[in-house]
Amino acid sequence: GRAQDPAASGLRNPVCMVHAGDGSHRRFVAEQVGAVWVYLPDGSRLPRPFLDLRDAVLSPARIRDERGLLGLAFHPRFRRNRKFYVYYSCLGGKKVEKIRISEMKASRADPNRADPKSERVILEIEEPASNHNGGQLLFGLDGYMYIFTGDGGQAGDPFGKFGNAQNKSSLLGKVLRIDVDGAGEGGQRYRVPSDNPFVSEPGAHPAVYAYGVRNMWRCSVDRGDPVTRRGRGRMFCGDVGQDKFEEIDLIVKGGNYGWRAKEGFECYDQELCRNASLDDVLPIYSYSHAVGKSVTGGYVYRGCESPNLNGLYIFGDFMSGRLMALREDRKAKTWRKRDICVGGAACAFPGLTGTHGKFITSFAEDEAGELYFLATSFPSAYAPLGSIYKVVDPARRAPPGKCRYKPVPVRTKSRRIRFRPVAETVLDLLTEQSEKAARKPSSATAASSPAQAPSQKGSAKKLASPTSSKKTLRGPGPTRGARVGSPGPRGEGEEPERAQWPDEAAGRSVP
Ligand SMILES: [Ca+2]
Ligand SMILES: [Ca+2]
Repeated sequence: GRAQDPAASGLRNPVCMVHAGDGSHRRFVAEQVGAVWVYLPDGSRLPRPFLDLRDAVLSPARIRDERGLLGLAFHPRFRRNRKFYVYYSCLGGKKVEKIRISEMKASRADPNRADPKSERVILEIEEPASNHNGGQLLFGLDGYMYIFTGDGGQAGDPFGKFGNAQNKSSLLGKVLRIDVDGAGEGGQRYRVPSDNPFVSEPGAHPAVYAYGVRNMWRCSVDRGDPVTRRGRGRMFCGDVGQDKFEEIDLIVKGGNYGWRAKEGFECYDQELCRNASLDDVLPIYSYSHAVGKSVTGGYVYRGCESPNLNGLYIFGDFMSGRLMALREDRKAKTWRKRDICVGGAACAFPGLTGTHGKFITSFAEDEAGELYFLATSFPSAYAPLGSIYKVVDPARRAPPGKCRYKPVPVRTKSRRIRFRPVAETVLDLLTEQSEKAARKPSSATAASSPAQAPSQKGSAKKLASPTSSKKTLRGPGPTRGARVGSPGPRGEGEEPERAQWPDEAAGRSVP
């Protein structure tokens, strides 16, 4: 397909997309600079941001800078209490860099706007270096908030005697677990759950839930199999590696994820690694820097529209732009990787080519459980080149009508910026191909038979497109062209997973 016009993309380094769990099926997209935008279930976008924290957020424009608005999570009872949480970089007194986790509330008067005066700081942690600031916030099924911090930065976790990550008195390089509905002693704005694993260990910070983390970038909770509920509650993370290996971890209470003793399965600090008391939890999967240099953790697909994807953990690599999937082999107690094939000669549909923004910044799940990823072609906090892609399996779609849902209506006080597709969807392309093939049988290129090609043209839910904020629209309107991701070269002897394509781009101009 043709390249998309960059001006038509529009999201400034989108780092996170979440739903509020309130039945509204709205999607909230956070940009690294500190703004959050509302996308409605019909794909339209609201012209004013839900939240604008740009004055408070430290977000330099330097390429691949890791500071900014990094995480957003809604309270499990958001519908009743209007509370949500943000995780961002900021400058404190004497220009000390910090990460700040704050509670905020949606406005009572306008559910699509945050109350800017509602910020209540829950926790601040000093950051000794500009990189490795973590950034994931999420609520577990236990109702507690999980916070994923980085090791503080530089290289090799150099701080203190053996680094921050292995030091349980430091909040850096950790998974923290707190109860945001309670208060602690001395004005602490959270309560430590009494069953946190290190509450009675002298010297350990009681909020620590797991440690030995380098810089987990994107974690998710598995909704579980829609029928058997198997897998429900499992917490998956991608932990970014140092020089050699990236890894995917399953988070368990009290777990030591190994850093800086280990990187992936291998020793990094020889001395710490040989220490018999290390007792670390190994990754469920690790890949070398020949494949990619910065993992972006994803989600287990539990949606309705693409039944063959159920149970696949879909993730990617920020640097190489590769999309991958893990399938659990429960008998062998292992996870098997498949590259996600989205174009090129080795794919099931060699006629499909195209690309997504190379730098995969995050994965996301909507309220119905459908999967997305966010990517940009230039990873700087101010570059408006980010898009949202929906993961669609063109090989097998749910029966028509099966995946309908009724969003709880939400009042909107402004016009809606209507969705117009930036590009043809993969489903459209397949339909075109099968129609062509039907006319000229010899020209068929798709490996699927026309019968398998989806007939529900345009049935995929579409994301909002870059359009028309009057003042700011710089580019032409939507561009036609396949927006099919390219996974790069596949590993030897591996079969492509037959089915995941991003089907849409979305974004908008910079306000
Ligand atoms: Ca840092
Ligand atoms: Ca590890």
